[in-house]
Order: sequence, then C-alpha cells, then structure tokens
Amino acid sequence: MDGNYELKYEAMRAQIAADISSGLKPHEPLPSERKLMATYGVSRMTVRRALALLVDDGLVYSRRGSGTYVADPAMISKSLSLTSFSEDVRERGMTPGARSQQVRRLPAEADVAADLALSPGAPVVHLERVRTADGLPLCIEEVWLPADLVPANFAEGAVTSLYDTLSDLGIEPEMASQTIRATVVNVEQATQLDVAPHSAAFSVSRTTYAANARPIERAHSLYRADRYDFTFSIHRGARS
Ligand code: 16G
Repeated sequence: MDGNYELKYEAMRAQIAADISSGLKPHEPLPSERKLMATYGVSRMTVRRALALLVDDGLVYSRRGSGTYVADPAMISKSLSLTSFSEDVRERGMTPGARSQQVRRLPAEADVAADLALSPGAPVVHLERVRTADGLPLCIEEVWLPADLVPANFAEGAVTSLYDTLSDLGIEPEMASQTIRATVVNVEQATQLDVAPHSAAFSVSRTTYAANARPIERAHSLYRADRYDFTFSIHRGARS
C-alpha cells in the first residue's frame, strides 16, 4: 500500500463530490474504475475506497456488475451510523421538520416496557409526528421515552429534534438496535405521507441506549420507500 493512500482517496472523494455539486445529474454514471484509476493516477484500491466513502456520504450509489451512479438528492440515504432524522435530512442540504405532532403521557404496553427496561404500566411519554424534509412528508415517527427521563412540561412544547432536546438534558444516544422490514402503507398512512395507498415503505424499529446502557427511547418510523434507502459499506472479513 502506498504511503499517501489516505490523502489520495480523500482528494479523490472531494473532487468527485465537487463534480457532482457542479452539475452531474442524478443517476448519471461515474467513469469506470479503470478510467478513474487512469484519471487520478491511483490504484484500484484507492478508487474503491473513495467510492465507498462517497456511497456513505449518500452522493453516489453502486449497482453490482454495472457501475457507480450519482445519487438522487431527493432521496435520503440512511447509513449504519446512529443518526437522527434531522441529521439525515440536513446532510442532504434540506431542512428537517415535523408536523401533526401529538405528545401524550401513558402507561407502557408490555412490549414497550420490555424494550425500555420498565415495568408494564410504568409511565412513558409517547411522541407521534410526521417528519418532513423541505416540507415534504418522509416518514411517520412514533417514539416512547421513559417518563422520568424528561421534564414534566416536555409534553407541552413542540419538539423539533428529539436528539437535540435530549442532548440539552444531558442524554446522549450512544448505540441502538434496529430492525428494518418491508411493508406497505394503509389508507390513513398514505394520506399522511402523501403517497398512494399500499405504496411500499420501510418499517424501522429502534431501541436506543445511552452510554450507561440505559434504554432511552423505543422508536418506530415508517419511511416512504421512494424517498429513503439504506446504504452502507460492507467489508469481507477474515474467513475460516
Ligand atoms: C429517527 C429515529 C428515532 C429518533 C429520531 C430523532 C428510527 C427508526 N427513528 O427518526 O429513533 O428519535 O430519528 O430525530 O431510527 P430528531 O432528532 O430529528 O428528532
């Protein structure tokens, strides 16, 4: 491996990012690996590393056996890092928002209680809202928080970024376990998301923990499949 490996793939990542913002169109193909190697005078490994980072940045996507293409900025690409909805949307240069917000205090159902390590019936705060990017509805989000985590007046104010609000309270999400399933939206959800009934969606459940391993939130988000994807780099590990 050459010594300037990191510098080279970072320079290449920055150059391709600049090319994209100065006019490459969504879904336009990038040059082949071979061409990129020649243009930048770098190894195949450097090209692959730069492209993998651009995939993580949500700027490009790759199709197996076909090549790499410029991503559609109207799509939110969710990576494997623990990010908030607001961070995902801002990363795409859009403004996150929330509407139809409802906050209630209620007794925890058994499954929510189990995930939050509470007794069934313990008080939780339930936050439900439609999340938007530049005003466009992207997902229906439901969150349950242990009631003793947040102040009594939490239910009264509108929350924009929940993670910012928790951070102001000194609570930082550290890790989460997450399950992603394919589903379709029902009629009511379709109206909220401004899509046709039975459109495809991702159903994502998350339980989030603080650094001390305390569960701090149980969340469910229903994302429009036409505006959201999950993109991450995977590495072939040591095999026996
Ligand atoms: C995402 C998370 C949710 C979190 C929210 C915080 C999932 C299923 N949902 O919607 O757990 O509460 O982001 O975003 O991953 P915010 O800080 O913008 O409110």
